Amino acid sequence: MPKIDVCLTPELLPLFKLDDKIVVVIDILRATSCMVTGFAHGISEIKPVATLEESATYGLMGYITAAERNGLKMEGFDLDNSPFSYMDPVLYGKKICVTTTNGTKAILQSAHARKVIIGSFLNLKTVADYLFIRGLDVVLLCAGWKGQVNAEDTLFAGALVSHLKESFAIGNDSALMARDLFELQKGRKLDFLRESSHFQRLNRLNIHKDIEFCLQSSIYECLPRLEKNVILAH
Ligand code: 3SL
Repeated sequence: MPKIDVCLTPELLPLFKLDDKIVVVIDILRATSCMVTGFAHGISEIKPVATLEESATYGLMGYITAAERNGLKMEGFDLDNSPFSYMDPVLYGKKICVTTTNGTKAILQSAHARKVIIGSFLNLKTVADYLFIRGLDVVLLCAGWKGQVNAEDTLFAGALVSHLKESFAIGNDSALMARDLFELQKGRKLDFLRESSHFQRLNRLNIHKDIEFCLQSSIYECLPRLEKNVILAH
């Protein structure tokens, strides 16, 4: 039976061997939710980069640029980090270069894995079905916040572990804890997250509707994946 591990923060990633595993990168609020939304609305490619400077360079090469730090859009870039911005019809068929505080870093850190998939509640069923069909060992990488564990990414990791519990062995205690957290809180995700650090951070910035949007389950069927450092979904 394949096994499923949860890595609660990228700080712990050096403890995992990734070259023979599928990694699902998770940044529920909001990077991976934005990416899934963007592909569901027809964007063609996402180039994840670590720095604002790199993103600006891609802008000069014709990419739409999205840049977020500490929840805020960075001046001089085209897009913020809201899933609603990724629905804009003007983005249809376009390539976007994205840099965010945690999500894009986590993607870049796992690029040496056998396969890297972008996960969110929005494409939960598609990700779970893909992992089931592939039947390989999996690491669920939570992007967290600046090295700290966060509740929303752990909750989604738990949702995947829970969905796959008949066909995957639990690989580590983080997977066990995430699964039980999800099973306990799945009927009240929003209420559970109300006290969490990033919920409160986004609330202070008056970003409310993104949170509710990102907690919807399986509204999109796309499966973004990293191919040679670029994210594609077709
Ligand atoms: O850290 C990230 O990658 C972002 O998703 C954070 S925020 O939701 O835009 O604040």
